[in-house]
Amino acid sequence: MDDLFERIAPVQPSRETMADGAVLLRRAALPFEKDLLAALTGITAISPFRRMVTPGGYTMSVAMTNCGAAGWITDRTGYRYDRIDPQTGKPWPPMPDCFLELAVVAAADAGYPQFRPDACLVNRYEPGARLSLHQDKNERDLAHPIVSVSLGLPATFQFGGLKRNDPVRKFALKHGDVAVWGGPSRLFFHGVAELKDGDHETFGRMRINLTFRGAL
Ligand code: MD3
Ligand code: FE
Repeated sequence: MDDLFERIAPVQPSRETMADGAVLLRRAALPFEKDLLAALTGITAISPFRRMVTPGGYTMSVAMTNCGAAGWITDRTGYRYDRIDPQTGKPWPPMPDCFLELAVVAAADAGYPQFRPDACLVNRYEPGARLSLHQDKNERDLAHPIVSVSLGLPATFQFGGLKRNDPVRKFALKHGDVAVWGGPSRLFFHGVAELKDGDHETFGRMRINLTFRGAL
């Protein structure tokens, strides 16, 4: 029934506070959906999705690539940002204008008008893929927020606190949702539960997440 109404009156974006410094802008990426998909196809033609290995020797279930001046990578020697894609030996593809525009507008909307990302990590979840609870702390300046864009199949996002054992709250992240994490929430533990199977009308059987960072 919801679908029927959406054809008549497109759904409006909305805003929720997830924690101090963390804002969820539901549906904010919907106007960019087709541009984002086309840009993503261009990125993966240069730097394909690959499943990287953690320092502990596990192959991640989430496949990743990057665009922008720097990309996040992991291998047996650790986690880091690098200007070169280790699989191609070349720089990561440039950040598409529609990616940059969405990230800058969302950050400004959430109270971070200075944010200019130099790295975008692209995560691809297929059914069964998950991301265990972790902190993002490989970025040089933790004063920059992180902007995250969810596309395709919905996922359950787990959002804890500063300590690994802090209680976790769950949020459903859906196609078009944009979240901005800064200030006190920037170092909160977070993860993504195992992706359930489904078929999204534009992205098919997958979830794509873009995370925009000030890494360098
Ligand atoms: C909360 N990605 O790539 S994005 C990651 O959906 C990552 O693929 C998840 O966590 C995904 O590192 C979640 C949301 C996110 C990103 C960074 C955060 C939430 C965050 C940093 C601090 C607190
Ligand atoms: Fe993370």
